Amino acid sequence: MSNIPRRAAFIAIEGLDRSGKTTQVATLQTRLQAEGIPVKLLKFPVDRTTAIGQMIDSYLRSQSELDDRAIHLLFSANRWELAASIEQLLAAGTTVVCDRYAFSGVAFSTAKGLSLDWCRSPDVSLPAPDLTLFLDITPEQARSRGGYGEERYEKEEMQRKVRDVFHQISSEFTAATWVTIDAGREREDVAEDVWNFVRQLTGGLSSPLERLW
Ligand code: T5A
Ligand code: NA
Repeated sequence: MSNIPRRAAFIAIEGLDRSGKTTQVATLQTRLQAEGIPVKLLKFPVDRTTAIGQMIDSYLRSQSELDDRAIHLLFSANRWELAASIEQLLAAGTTVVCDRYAFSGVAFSTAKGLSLDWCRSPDVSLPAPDLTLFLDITPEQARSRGGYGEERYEKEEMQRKVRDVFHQISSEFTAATWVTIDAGREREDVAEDVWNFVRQLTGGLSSPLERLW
């Protein structure tokens, strides 16, 4: 019998604006709970009511201006605020599902013109997801979902650039750790794909948590 301690899985749901991340994360939570698996949902940017969260929220609503690097570092700091609790939850056997993570940070800031390497650096050594599910959608499909909203990045040209960076990032990962899902389909079909990948990790992992990047 193995005496290696098992821990729960760390799963990130990434994707473009309107790709259905929040919808899928909620469905996944219900499904995990139905299987009796303890789960904690996190959303980045986290809780827009913390001090850093408020600065990010105000920036996204175009109510304040910040240097591109300054806002990038705030998004990263927002993740670092929760890094220790992510580790504790996983060690205690609670599956952690994140609605956006460091890959969004890199994709959006790189799309604005910062270098990919610079964008990665503040997130170096954050807990790495065991599995990232990237919900891919074309700008045309996003438009059919009522279009983008009022926020700063919700413009078609920006979303195209972000999508390109996400595709570039995905090519650096193995098929076991990064999965691209066609999110332009019906909610139920997307949810089925999400579940089929996540269920493979629900028995826990004996490998240590890895670090970005
Ligand atoms: N950001 C974020 C950074 O720049 N750096 C960072 O480090 C981080 C973490 C806010 C912004 O912050 C940027 C990226 C973002 O621009 P956010 O608050 O997470 O990020 O906002 P969004 O992710 O853009 O939230 P959205 O509401 O746009 O998108 P979701 O969560 O992907 O989509 P969801 O589930 O709310 O669905 C959108 C609509 O589509 C419908 C839903 O009912 C809803 O109306 N829908 C579908 N319709 C048809 N078919 C389906 N399969 C559907 N699934 C959902
Ligand atoms: Na949005």
